[in-house]
Amino acid sequence: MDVDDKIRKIEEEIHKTPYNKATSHHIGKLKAKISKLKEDAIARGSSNTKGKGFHVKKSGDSTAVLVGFPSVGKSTLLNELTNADSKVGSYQFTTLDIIPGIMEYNGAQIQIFDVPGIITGASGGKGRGKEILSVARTADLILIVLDVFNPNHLNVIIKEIRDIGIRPNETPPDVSIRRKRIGGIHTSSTVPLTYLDDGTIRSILNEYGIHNGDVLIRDDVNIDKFIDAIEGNRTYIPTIVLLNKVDLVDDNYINEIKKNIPDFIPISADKKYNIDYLKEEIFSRVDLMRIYLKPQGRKVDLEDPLIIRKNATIIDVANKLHREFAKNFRHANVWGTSVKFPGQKVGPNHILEDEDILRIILKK
Ligand SMILES: Nc1nc2c(ncn2[C@@H]2O[C@H](COP(=O)(O)OP(=O)(O)OP(=O)(O)O)[C@@H](O)[C@H]2O)c(=O)[nH]1
Ligand SMILES: [Mg+2]
Repeated sequence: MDVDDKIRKIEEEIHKTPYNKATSHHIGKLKAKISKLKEDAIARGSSNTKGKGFHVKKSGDSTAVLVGFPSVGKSTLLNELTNADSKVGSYQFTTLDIIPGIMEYNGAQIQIFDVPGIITGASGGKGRGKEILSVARTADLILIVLDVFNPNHLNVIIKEIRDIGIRPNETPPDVSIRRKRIGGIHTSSTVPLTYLDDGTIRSILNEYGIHNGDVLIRDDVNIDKFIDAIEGNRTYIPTIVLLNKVDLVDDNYINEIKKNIPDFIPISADKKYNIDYLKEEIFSRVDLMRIYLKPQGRKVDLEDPLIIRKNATIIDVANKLHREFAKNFRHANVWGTSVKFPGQKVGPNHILEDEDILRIILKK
């Protein structure tokens, strides 16, 4: 029996088991088994892939990747969003390599990768799937591209990206597990737990060979998220779902799709429909912000903002500007939403917000 069969058998058993208080520890154990099998499969796959992984050279302030089945219009979209010229074809698997492009928006340079189409079984290595999905793992944003006639492919793509360890649009579970040598498992939580009880927690941990330790849970996680916390190697990536080629259907058709997929952006890469809105969404989801600098004794430069990650501090900005700036930092003044009054004096650890104006005062 190969790994896929093993996983399928356990999944069937989970499916057959009604979920309730009495069965939850059993389901927890089965889900832990599946997670371990998938991890093993990924580890094995990466050590014996004959081909080299794709060569990905990152540039720009942030990176997004287009993921989808063949022929859904990824390359057409890349060419529309960026300066790139990726080959477009009416046949499947036109794109065979990773094609980067740069989208300029709000003064930011966002790098977007066009990659070959993936198919069912990609995370298990089908059609270079694992290498393609590895590129997605390192991105700051995933753009899932669907063809308007195959919206149901979304489930396949979500499954594939989850199987490689990506958690699209999820926040990391606030769970800490401290192993000990003796004393059994002790669980404490700061919130009421709806999905987990002591028995379930213990049976999952036992599956991982953990029999003693302190577990502290700060958010109401379910079994899957608790397992993610134990595995500890998931990547949490914001994800946008795009429905492409909407030029080929009418509004009624799209409204029907909305019943099954709650959140997507309808676009037409070919007819350039909704592309500006998409650019704005991409910018807002890659978590960048614009900081306008006001050099001492001069006017603020509103034309050319400094682009930096959201939640960056004053000292992060100083470091990005010049090494000496951070070393000689005295204080800063800020105008904008992160401060209570305009020009407020702040220290190095003050967290900035989008479109703040910043003046850094250096030691003489
Ligand atoms: N009608 C319509 N056709 C589109 C649209 N976007 C792309 N196409 C067509 O769909 C076909 C596939 O487009 P590509 O951009 O090559 O698709 P891809 O996803 O990059 O395909 P692979 O590289 O094979 O994975 C081409 O014939 C495009 O002209 C669209 O918005 N509307
Ligand atoms: Mg392509």
